[in-house]
Amino acid sequence: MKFLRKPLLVALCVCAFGMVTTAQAADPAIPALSEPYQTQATSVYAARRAVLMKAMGDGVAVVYAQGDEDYAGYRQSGDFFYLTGVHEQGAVLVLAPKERTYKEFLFLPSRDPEAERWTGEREPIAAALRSKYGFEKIMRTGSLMGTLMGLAGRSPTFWQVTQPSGGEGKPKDLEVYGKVQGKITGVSTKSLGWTLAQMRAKHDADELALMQRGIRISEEGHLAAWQWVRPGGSEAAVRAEAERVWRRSGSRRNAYDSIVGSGENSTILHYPRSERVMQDGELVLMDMAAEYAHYASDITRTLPVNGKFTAEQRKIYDVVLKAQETALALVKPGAFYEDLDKAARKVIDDAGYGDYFIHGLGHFVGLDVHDAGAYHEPLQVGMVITLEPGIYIPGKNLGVRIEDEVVVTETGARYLSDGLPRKADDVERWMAARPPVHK
Ligand SMILES: [Mn+2]
Repeated sequence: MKFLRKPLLVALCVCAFGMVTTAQAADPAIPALSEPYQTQATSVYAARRAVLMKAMGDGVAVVYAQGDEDYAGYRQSGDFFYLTGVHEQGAVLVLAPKERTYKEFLFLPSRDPEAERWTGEREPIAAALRSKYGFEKIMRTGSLMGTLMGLAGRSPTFWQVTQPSGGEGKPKDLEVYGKVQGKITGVSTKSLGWTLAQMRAKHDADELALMQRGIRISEEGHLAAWQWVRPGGSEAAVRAEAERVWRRSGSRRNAYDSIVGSGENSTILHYPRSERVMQDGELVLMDMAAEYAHYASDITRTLPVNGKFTAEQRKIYDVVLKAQETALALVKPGAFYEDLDKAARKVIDDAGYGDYFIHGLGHFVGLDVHDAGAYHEPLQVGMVITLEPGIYIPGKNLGVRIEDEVVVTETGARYLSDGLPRKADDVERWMAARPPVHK
């Protein structure tokens, strides 16, 4: 049975992806997941915690679950998920590498039988939960302070491991460190710098397989949605079709709010509404992608609504594509992100459109769409970034963005999102060859 199964799976994959893409070899097989949006094996997260604890050496680190509720439920924050694989709200991770018995603790909020009548039962702390999460020590958040005082007393350094957000509020880890420091003296605070961000930015083969799958699902949605691009069609239909395909294919949520902007809306970088009717002769910019197994994708294509670029649209499209390809050629281990940005910008400047490329060239992608990563450090093998140059000219109602994900390889880089037409000719060919439009 075991031997029969594998070739069958591979055959299915090739078949499913064959419809989307033509050129590339079969994608890597994804690691076993208990549900499409579930987590990898607990050992994966334990190994990451071990690496982080080694970097700490001593002391104590606290990482809070800081996710948000959205239409698909609770989405765990990236750092916490990366280190635990745990989706629970209100959870706290504590690492203490110098401890003799337990070096890692998972704190979960107390159970609330009345709330659970509404939102579902939560599991008691017992062997089953410890094994499900891969933690020997799970406690309730009510005992967090007491535990931290004990740990800090024995190894008196608090590590800031999470990159703080740019917001006004005090980070939660520093807040609890301050509370403990208010009770016992001699405990210092240190930064682990970009260690965790760098760990997150560098993806192993299993992560890349999950991200590749998310990209394939995203591409499938793009192509289905493009069937609805035509004069008189609505932006809303394009968006709805992409999102329908993603849900059906195992994506729990969109990686970010889908952007479908035609005509003047193509020049609005984060146009949120998708409410316009597309007109003959316009462009439509579609920046939309799915999340899969907590990994984000990020892809943008710009199409001529009637299937043919005008001469001016094509000229600008080609400049944007050249900017992307110029940047791609420079991506390799050791390259600096800002040099890629500079090179792409020069292409657009030289073509006379410098004032219309008003955002950065791209960003890291991973568990979050704008993922953790150190932009000031050289790129490394396994990092995934977007290359998304654009030109937006409001006076002409003309915006073009081409966004692809690329992975840094030993020898350079390659497109992960290689399943969609990208060159102007290929886009036009695809649109001419597509089946008759839906009514
Ligand atoms: Mn992007």
